[in-house]
Amino acid sequence: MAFELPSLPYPKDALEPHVDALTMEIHHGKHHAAYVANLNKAIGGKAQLERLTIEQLIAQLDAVPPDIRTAVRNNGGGHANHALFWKLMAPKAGGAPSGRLADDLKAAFGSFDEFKAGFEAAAIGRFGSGWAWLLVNQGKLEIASTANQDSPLMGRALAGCEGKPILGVDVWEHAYYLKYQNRRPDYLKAWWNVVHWDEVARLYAAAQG
Ligand code: MN3
Repeated sequence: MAFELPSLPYPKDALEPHVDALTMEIHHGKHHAAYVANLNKAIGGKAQLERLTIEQLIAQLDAVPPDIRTAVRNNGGGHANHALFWKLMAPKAGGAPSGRLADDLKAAFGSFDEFKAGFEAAAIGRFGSGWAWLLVNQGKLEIASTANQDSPLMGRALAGCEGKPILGVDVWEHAYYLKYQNRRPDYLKAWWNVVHWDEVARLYAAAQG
């Protein structure tokens, strides 16, 4: 078995009241688990795919056999996106970044508040299911969104954007419907309270190479 469901880095109720425990339980234990199971089913027995990291696998979908490419795109993207997403949140987090990330967000978007507004607009504007991202593309910070489980790591031809994601928010209804129903903007406002900026800053530094 190539890929495994990572444990949540905190208890399922740790992000209350912003992200509720039942949503976390189903999101991680059912949705993410299903992506991992279906990915393993798709690539089962293909040793050259099973030995890749999930990031390597979804970055070279054109090397995946056509008959399983859509399954790997959807479920591999789902695994990569969620494995990242859990680490981007933490209890007693939120607030604002500091240091170089704070400086560069201000330089790229005008202010931290303008960055947040742009990120929320990308998340709200994604029709149907998908993700909003803060990514690093050739050293520059960009806001983008992707449909379904596409990742910026898949490249522009598939995902409509490209780069290394350092912050992302899941805007599938399964991420918020139990607590927020149709109110995606309310979920996003609350979600800022659990963003783990230390991890975002670490990913930013790593993406700079
Ligand atoms: Mn999800």
